[in-house]
Amino acid sequence: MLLEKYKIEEFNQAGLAEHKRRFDFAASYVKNIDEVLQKLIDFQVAIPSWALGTGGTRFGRFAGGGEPRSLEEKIEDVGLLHQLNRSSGAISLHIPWDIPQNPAAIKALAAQHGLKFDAVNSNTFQDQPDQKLSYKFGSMQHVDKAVRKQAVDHNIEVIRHGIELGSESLTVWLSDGSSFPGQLNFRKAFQNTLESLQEVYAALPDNWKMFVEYKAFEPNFYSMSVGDWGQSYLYASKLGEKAYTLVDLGHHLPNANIEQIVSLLLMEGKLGGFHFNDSKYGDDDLTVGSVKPYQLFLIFNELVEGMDARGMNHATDLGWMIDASHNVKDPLEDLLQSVEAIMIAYTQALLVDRKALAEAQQANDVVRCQEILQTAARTDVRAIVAEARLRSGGALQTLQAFRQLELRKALIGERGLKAVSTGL
Ligand SMILES: [Mn+2]
Repeated sequence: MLLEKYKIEEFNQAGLAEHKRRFDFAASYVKNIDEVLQKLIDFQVAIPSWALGTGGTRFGRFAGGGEPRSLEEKIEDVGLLHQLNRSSGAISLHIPWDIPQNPAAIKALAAQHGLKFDAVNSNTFQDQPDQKLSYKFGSMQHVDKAVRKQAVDHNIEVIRHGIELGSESLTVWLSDGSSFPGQLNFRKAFQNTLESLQEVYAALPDNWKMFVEYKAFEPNFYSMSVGDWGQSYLYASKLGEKAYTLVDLGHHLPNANIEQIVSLLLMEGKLGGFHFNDSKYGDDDLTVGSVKPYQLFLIFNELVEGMDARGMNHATDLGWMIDASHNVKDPLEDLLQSVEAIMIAYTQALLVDRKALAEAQQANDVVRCQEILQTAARTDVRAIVAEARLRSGGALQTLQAFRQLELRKALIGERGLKAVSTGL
């Protein structure tokens, strides 16, 4: 479904005077407002194909209606988000849930919506119906070489699909690990995993990156074979310069200092990508910024500082993606909220007075350091984010536009109430 442009313009027209008043006020506090706006316009966050349907828990799933039934419809949904916020210009596919039957046609459809293909994701955490060997006891770590080979071959196939679509990175997240003490020899599991990753790495095209994603626990509850940033960094370092660590916000133990992890990985040139979400206890699927917005700001603060220190392009040098799929919200509304939260935290991080902060740090003025960060974090930047969207043709308020234009109703009309998204 393509939204007629005039509908967004009409929506914006109604709120324009109020927006201008708010923006002028917010901009009066920002020295380099045009530079900030350009950075916001450039910044794009990829949408994962599995976030477009209602997620389930292991207890149940409550589909909401009008969900995309095919890869084509998933692309249309991301296109719709991108029309509204102009910041969702990429889609990240999951193989085998989204195998493109006709890559050329899929590529053309994405281009029509102004979308690129972000990282492709492999799946060795489930058994597929036509699969010969089971991943019940792991994939790349498995004691049986034949299982490891099957996992390697699958990842190479994922790269092949990615090449056809113009993707330039592979994200490997392994559910491998153990649920009981004694189940695994940790060292052998590591070595098997490394050897398998090396085989996949060897199949990467020259211009590709490999992201090694870690997760502290789940589905394995005693050990994970890529359980934290140290292990991921170890694999990425041993693999080579095309391998990087991927940080997923929800994949840490409670209270982990994620901003410090980000800072050090950037320092080492080994931070490759980011998965945004939020969590309170163990679930890594809550909406970005819904529980710990200050932590999100602190992470962006380190990202901006660390990328600037290395002269990196904020928009293109790291992979930005949302990774969340919850079960009680309209998935598209949830994604609009997520992208908004990311843009707000990014903007606030851009407003940090870096020179003053460096001076305060040098002088051990702890109070002033805190004040500088909180001044940025407490600034209401919503009108600045809205102005960036307005300048690139999006809606002043995305969620309100989605509701006012009754887009879910239109999707249900097109796809039916019983349409359930493919994937998890
Ligand atoms: Mn993730």
